[in-house]
Amino acid sequence: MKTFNFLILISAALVIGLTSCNNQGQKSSGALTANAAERTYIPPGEYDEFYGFLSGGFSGQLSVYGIPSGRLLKVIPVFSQDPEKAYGYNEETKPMLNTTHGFIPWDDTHHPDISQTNGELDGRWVFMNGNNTPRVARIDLETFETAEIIELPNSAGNHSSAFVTENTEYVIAGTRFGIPIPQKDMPIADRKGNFGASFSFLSVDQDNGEMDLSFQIRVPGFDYDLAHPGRGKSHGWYFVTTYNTEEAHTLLEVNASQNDKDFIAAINWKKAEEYIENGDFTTEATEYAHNIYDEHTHTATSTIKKEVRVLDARELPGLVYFLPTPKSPHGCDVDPTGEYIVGNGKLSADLTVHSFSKMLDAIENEKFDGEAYGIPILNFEDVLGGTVVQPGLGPLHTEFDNNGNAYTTFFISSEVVKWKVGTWEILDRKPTYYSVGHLSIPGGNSQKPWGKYMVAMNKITKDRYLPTGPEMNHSAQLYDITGDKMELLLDFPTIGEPHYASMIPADMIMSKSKKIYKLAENEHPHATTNDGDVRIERDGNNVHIYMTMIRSHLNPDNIEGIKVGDKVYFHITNLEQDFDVPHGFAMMGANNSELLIMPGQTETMVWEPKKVGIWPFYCTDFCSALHQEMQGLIRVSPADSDVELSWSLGE
Ligand code: K7E
Ligand code: CUA
Repeated sequence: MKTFNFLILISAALVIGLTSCNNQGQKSSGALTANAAERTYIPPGEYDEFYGFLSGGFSGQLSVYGIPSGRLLKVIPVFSQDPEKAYGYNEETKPMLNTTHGFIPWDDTHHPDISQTNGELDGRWVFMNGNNTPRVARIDLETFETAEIIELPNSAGNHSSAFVTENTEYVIAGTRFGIPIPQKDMPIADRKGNFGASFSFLSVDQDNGEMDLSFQIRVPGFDYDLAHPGRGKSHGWYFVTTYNTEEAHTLLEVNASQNDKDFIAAINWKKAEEYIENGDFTTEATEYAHNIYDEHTHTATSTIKKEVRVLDARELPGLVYFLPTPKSPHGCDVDPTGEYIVGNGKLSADLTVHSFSKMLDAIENEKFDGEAYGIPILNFEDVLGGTVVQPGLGPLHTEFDNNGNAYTTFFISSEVVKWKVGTWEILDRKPTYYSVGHLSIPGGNSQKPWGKYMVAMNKITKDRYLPTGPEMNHSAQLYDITGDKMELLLDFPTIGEPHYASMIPADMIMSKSKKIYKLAENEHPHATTNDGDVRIERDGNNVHIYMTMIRSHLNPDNIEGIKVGDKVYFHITNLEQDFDVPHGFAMMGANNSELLIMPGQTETMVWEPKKVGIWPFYCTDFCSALHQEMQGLIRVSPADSDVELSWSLGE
């Protein structure tokens, strides 16, 4: 009952909070320091100091911003088809979106995380979770393209992921929902005690970044929310919040808020490695897709893998411990020293901070307070590192600067609160507009934060921008955090819903950013790297057009002998070897997107002509003074016609 009252209280606070937004918004520019504009202004031609990688949430993509200007630099397609770049439309990238459920053109992304070496960001790759159909993607920071996607078996709602350990030994991906493992037909009401959950440990090849599902740890069928690997002294551990330890199956807003405390699960993955080494695992049959994009063939392949090694934490001692954490915790954040684990109890009045060294001591001395499914529950007081008393309403996430300060977001009271790690005193609070989710500081979840800027990502925009119908883009807000008090500098709109962002100094990435793909290294099986190889081949109803493009023509530009009922493959190679000169390709009537082909790259579009006539194609990217002339015609004849296949340019 108490819980229910508290929920009502929170709902009321939410309503009050949001109705009062309208006036605040109009006046908020008054809260800015006088020279805020100067401090975010990057003059034309100059570069931002940081890259910000903001997840796309329900857009399924990853957007790249310059910080502090808030300029959108690129949207990288990851889990969703993108007609702008032909991702998921051209033949080369379709396999990237393959799963054991078939081709899936969308997902929901929450947490980008940059690879690390020695606990510091190294700028090699960004990993990001696909929440809905559980997958982890790797984005290459030389090409800014999605290089790999791996599906996660025995998982549902891949939310507590994708977070890297301090030498990128693993990307760890946790399930959100408890489910039957293996999946089976059973009554939903029998959930309790009969579901399981999985944590997937994806090892990363340090040379090429390729992931491999090394093993899974099986845990009780609670719901799991957010996670962070330990760092420094807690390296080798992984911490994840649970909720719905009640194992309710309906009306979770009430039924999953009954227990006074849920848990943070502490997973000892070094111990897991020992068990694997000793052969104490079971190999289970399963199925998951592993998709890799090859930069030289410019083509992705999808492989279905068939088994996974499993360690069951309910049976193997020392693998997992539960740290009681008040009131449906959401965020689970580890400070730069690795000593403190902050649990953000959504319905808790205080912030609970666990101590890693106390946890080790409690484990050593078996200070247990019962067990759940064979997993020891540690005594709350014995692991408590500190409490931040009444910092705000609805805590979600915490990041850290390099001066021993923590910054926590409060969704309900719409604010960021700065507090001191160790003394737990509140140092500052600033409103956000409105209902902030995550926040991000460059390196703020590593051993080495760059505590210059903080970006808060808000769920509700309301009156912040010109209205655009019922939906407004979500808003990010940039704060200067170099002083004692945080200073709001800038609002900028975002793509989709940026739950989390990962930010890094620009100079760690920009010098190695790829400018062209070398034609000489093009190993695409259908590449045409010189005009002498331009040709068309018919194989029954399949017609393969080997085309080239360079300023300002497509070769060939006159094609005859195509028939209704043919399946036409345009294999097009961009012969340019200049930075930033892609050409596009669009075919009238193609049930497809354009192609946007980078210098030195080959891409393939499939077109099935349905109507007799002369049909145009053209370059879609304004590439030269004669871009508009970069076009061609295809004659489509009836299915039974005997028009000969022919092609030409300039005849
Ligand atoms: Cu809080 Cu999915 Cu990280 Cu959104 S999660 S805010
Ligand atoms: Cu090529 Cu426009």
